[in-house]
Amino acid sequence: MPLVHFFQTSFGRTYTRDIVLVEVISNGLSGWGEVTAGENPFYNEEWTDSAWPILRDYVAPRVLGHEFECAADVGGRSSHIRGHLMARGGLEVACWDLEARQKGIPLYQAIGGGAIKEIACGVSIGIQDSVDQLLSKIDTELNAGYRRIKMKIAPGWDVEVIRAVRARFPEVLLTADANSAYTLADWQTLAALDEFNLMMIEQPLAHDEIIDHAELQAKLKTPICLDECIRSAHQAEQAIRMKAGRIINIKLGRVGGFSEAIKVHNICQAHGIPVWCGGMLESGIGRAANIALSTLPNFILPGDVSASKRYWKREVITTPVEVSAHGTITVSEEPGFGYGVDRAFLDSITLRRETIEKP
Ligand code: OSB
Ligand code: MG
Repeated sequence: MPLVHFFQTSFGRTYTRDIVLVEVISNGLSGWGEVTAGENPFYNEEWTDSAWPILRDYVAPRVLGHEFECAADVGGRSSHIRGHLMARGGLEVACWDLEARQKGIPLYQAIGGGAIKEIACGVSIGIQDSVDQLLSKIDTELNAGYRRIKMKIAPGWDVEVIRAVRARFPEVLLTADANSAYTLADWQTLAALDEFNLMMIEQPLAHDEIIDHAELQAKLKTPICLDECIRSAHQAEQAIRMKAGRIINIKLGRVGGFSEAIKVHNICQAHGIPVWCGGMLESGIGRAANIALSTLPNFILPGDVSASKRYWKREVITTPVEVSAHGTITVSEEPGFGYGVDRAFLDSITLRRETIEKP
């Protein structure tokens, strides 16, 4: 699926998404999940083509034909696999959607959500070719009603760019996401951002680093938000204990699906750490799962889940995800993830399909 605009982070530029979707079928009902891995192993170690054999050769054979009490038990069948949380999460999320459809309830109810029904939306804006282009993009998104602007940063696209953004938009809720582009040796550059009143700096240091983030947080006024380095509730708990950040971004795929995402949410809530829902440039199927997740009560801060039309000319779901003029998404009350799948369109853009039957 070609993106409406390219998306650039500190680790590279994406023009087109290759997405693995998982459909699980049981007794004539389907559940859907999206594998949120990128096209290259640059955000984390997974990518589109690593997800495929993991699902086919390891996860699906352990799940197919097995009797489950509930979707919450599905993740445990692949917990012997090291890593590959996004691949495993795609199937786990599909099983939650299936369970919701079997019960005839919306996905958000199946996961115990619903405390929040109007999701506050922010946008994530990539690195642009010029500062003017960035300012004009921010202007467009604020006019569309979005409540928080996140800009991507990297060495050479940081202090002076944020200075220009702040000068033009003094009041806006602003955050910066480095996607692990800095090291502790760069702490003075990151401390120079304190004067811009950012809500947070997201994952400034290495993708697998917690201790250095704790050291950095002690030197900064700006709260650190952890993304890449939180892959489990246990790591969330360790990071909180170490004071490695004051905010956590939860991504379904990064933690392996709903069961673990809910645990991360609960640990953060118990420690007074607010969370928000991150995005991975998802199609409507992954986007809808993110919306369901965002209805849990500790999703206090505006997330990165935004309107379909910011990403796609045409969606794989029958009605695109829309955002109101005051920057919110209203959660669907339909069974399952709450949107129809446009199977004809999906078929027309499918590059590869594999059906795996119960042994
Ligand atoms: O770090 O949040 C991130 C996209 C791809 C990989 C990592 C990230 C992102 C985003 C985009 O920031 C969020 C979105 O609009 O889906
Ligand atoms: Mg991030």
